[in-house]
Amino acid sequence: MTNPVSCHRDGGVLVISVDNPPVNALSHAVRNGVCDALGTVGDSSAVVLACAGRTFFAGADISEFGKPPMAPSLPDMIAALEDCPVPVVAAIHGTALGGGMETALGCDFRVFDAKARCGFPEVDLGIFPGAGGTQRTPRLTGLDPAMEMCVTGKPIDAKKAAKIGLADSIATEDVLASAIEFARSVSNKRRVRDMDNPEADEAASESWRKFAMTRRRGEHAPLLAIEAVEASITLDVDAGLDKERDLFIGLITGQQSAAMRQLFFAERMAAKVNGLDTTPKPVKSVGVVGSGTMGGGIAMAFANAGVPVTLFDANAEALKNGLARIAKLYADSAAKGRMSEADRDARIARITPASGYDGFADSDLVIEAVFERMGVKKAVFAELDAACRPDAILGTNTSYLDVDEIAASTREPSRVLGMHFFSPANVMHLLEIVRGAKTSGDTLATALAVSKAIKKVGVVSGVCHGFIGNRMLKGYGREAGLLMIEGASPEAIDAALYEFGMPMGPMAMADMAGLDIGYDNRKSLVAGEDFEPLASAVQDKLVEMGRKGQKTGAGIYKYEAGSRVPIPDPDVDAMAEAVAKEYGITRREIGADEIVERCMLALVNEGALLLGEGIAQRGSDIDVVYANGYGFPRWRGGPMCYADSLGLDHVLERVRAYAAGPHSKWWTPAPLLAQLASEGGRLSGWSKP
Ligand code: T1G
Repeated sequence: MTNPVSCHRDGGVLVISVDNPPVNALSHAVRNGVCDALGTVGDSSAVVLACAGRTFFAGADISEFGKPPMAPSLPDMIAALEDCPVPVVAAIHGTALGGGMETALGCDFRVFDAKARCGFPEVDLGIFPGAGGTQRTPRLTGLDPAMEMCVTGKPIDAKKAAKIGLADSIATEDVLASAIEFARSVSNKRRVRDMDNPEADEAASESWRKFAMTRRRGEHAPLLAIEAVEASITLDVDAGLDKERDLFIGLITGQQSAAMRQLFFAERMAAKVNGLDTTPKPVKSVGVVGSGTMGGGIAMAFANAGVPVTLFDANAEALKNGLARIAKLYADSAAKGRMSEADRDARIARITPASGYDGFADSDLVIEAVFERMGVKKAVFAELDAACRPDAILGTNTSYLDVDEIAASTREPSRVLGMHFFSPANVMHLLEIVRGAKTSGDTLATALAVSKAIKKVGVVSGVCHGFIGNRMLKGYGREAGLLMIEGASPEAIDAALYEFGMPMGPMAMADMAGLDIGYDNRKSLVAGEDFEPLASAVQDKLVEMGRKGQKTGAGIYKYEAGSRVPIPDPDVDAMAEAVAKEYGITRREIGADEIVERCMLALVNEGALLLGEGIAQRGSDIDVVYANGYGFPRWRGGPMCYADSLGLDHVLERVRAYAAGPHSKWWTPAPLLAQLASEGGRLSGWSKP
């Protein structure tokens, strides 16, 4: 293995360069190389630490976690930088993240490229900065900015880094040359570790604790990060580093971090399709059919990524309203300071209305987002087939209909696939890419590349009703509906799943999505075969009464005008009681454990079923779908990872117990679940041979 670290002298300055593609992770070889290079300072007046390639260090090497530690450790390497007899200057470009930023804090000075960003994304891996970030950062920035960086995990830009004291200089051109020049201008070391303890800041501690308990609910790392940063107020730096290390070790060896690290690699793996080695086609212009909530959100997702979009709706009034809604959403974002006015106007200008399908004559990709009716979809695809270039790709945003049937309404099904966005499409990260029986390799490769370009996590699914996400959700929703009939109140069901870590329970979610969506969906299915009619008996009655959820002010819950806060409605409990009576069901007390178990195991068993069928390529893809599309708590890693944490033999035993119960027909254990349980395997680690 070549040494990723090299050094050269530039007029008395020792320049240490690290080249460990793709992101200069601080692997053992890098740490070793930097320590060795520091041993060659000799009579240099200063040292510059820089990285080659697209970024400064993007953190510790995550692939080394869980393996036996190898010296020098990262804290060792940082101590070596601090012990270097001459000033050390970090030349930062791209992203200085996690251990990368901690390394920069081990240097005496930091020169940032104007476009560089830095941050502590460790909380997204269930840990926090464990190589001094919680002790050195607050000594430079004060408590509040340090806590913000450690608790949110969000990177900051160079301007902000300078404002809070992390950047000593910003280079508008060649950051390395600027860092060398800076190094020549300094003669004394200025170690961050020698700086004063930060002042206490009760308000900051309180507000970030509140943030951690709400926006990162259920996660251990953000709260412990606050505790570690607070230690810097009173403890001397070495005692603070010891405290940080203890808390860090507790987290990195914990289940939450293991689950979140698995998700990190799963999200990168999801973009890889076995056996697919074709080159994506360039997509420089996109068309969207349908200017409703989904169509508008999809258009914004592309405009946000700098891609010009043509938007068409057969209903001119709807198109006008759709464009107005988009403009308002952008104006609101600009008003909240999330983008500049110039950026707002540029994004709006990228979306051009069309008066007919001929508006798509030059589009490289067109995505249909019209009403969820097969007949309507087919008519649109026939129009697109005629209007678009033969090499243009045609995507459907259907969330459950048969993509092959839609593709068959065109002359060239190989260029058709599903591109299932999640609402709001300009915000949600997930893109379910549905590969039809005739979808060609380059069509699929292009959709995956487009997904990365618009900053979505693309996951490939085969064709079945509801694809990966919605198919599994059916079992989850079924059990929630049955539990309501059997005696659990909607608010008890929602509270149990909320406690489990879901952003909201299934009842409130159904009201938010609209009960009529499920009602219409069930119309295209066979009761008793595709779904359990008892489970949706109350919802069906509510829809027929015009109670479709939030949008009608009442559904399973009631809502005050303009409010989204669900208000329990005793009439709905009475309806559930009446249905139970009608079906001869004796209602009973049901605890939160049973609610969680039935909803989650229904999800898991259906996941194992579609995995065995090859609808999903890997168990980890299912976890990526649920973490990015359905708000499944990342600290549980996703439904497959959660099942593994319970032990598949236990999961199988519980599924078999339900298979012996009143709703046995829905609980046939998935063959893959039984197989892996007997082999001691893991669902999240399984992939199609
Ligand atoms: N370690 C190992 N591999 C990494 C890595 C890392 N830190 N970061 C990225 N990769 C791999 C990734 O798996 C992929 O591999 C390839 O690099 C390109 O990544 C003590 C303990 C830097 C913003 O959390 O956020 O420091 O799939 O597809 O979209 O306090 O990667 O090609 O085989 O994501 O351009 C803290 C993690 C670590 C940053 C680039 N650092 N990385 O995004 O490329 S914990 C992080 C990222 C730590 C200390 C603690 C992103 C990126 P493959 P990519 P990208």
